[in-house]
Amino acid sequence: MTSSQADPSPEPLPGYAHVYSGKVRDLYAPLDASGAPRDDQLLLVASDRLSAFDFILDSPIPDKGAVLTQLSLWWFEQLADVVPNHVVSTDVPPQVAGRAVLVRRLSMLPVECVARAYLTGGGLREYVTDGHVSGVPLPGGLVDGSRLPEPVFTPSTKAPVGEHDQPMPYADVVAAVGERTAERARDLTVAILKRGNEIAADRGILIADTKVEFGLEGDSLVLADEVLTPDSSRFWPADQWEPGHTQPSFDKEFVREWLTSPGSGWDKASGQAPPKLPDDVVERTRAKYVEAYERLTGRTFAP
Ligand code: PZK
Repeated sequence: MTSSQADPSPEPLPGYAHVYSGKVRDLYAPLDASGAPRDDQLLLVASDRLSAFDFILDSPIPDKGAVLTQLSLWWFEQLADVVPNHVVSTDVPPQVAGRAVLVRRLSMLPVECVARAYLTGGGLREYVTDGHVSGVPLPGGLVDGSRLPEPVFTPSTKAPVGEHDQPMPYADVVAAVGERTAERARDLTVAILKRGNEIAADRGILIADTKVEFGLEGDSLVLADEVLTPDSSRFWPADQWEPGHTQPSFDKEFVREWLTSPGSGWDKASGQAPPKLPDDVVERTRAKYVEAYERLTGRTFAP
């Protein structure tokens, strides 16, 4: 869908130059002593913005950026024996404290690395059409929400902001990055999702699928961006898992339910921007992000 919304205007950050903005996060380059942008580091800033039905909503979710940043940092630690990561420091300007990370600037792979442990969304559509997902044959009889025998690597292209990623055949990944790097990115993506689900399983959350980004440092792959957050992954409440229909989203359930209810007065087919969320929907959604963080990490979220 082409966005009809204005680009988010990133906040000015003294000592940093704005580089790029995604839907809900912003990238800055630290300025050196002479005022020039450094070429070896970036500041990754998570906002409180929320997307639903391909719109960035007008209602921010308080602390969402901090919760997701702290969750990513915790996962990087849990995954340290699986893959090195890009984190340099969490010593960041006070305006973005808790929701920004200083990272090493890497040469990013031009691929969204996706792995799926459960079948839904685009993977389900591909399976229904031809019995395969990203070239991997699957058993018959799987339905929306089925657990796959093994996680499958389903890479996609990086689409510009406002467009959807497209499935990318594995052969195209090999052509883009070489066979050695493609194999390593595939194996790491699957290992990250497996480790994520081993940890999340005991804590009432299923991670249906996830998208990670890797960069190269020399010829070693480094995990970049965010990892195993509700923005990069589908989190499902384990106690409600029931294959055969669309699973409720752990974090966006209340938002979707309200936006599609008569009470919102909004029609998602209208192309109109969604209305502001009621305060109780904002508060209950914030509580779900905090709940995901606290359940997974066993820590208390302190804003
Ligand atoms: C990088 N993105 C996606 C994330 C945005 C866009 N360590 C790195 N080195 C070089 N480039 C990137 C990273 C990271 N992470 C990540 N694009 C480039 C992205 C957040 C906000 F606007």
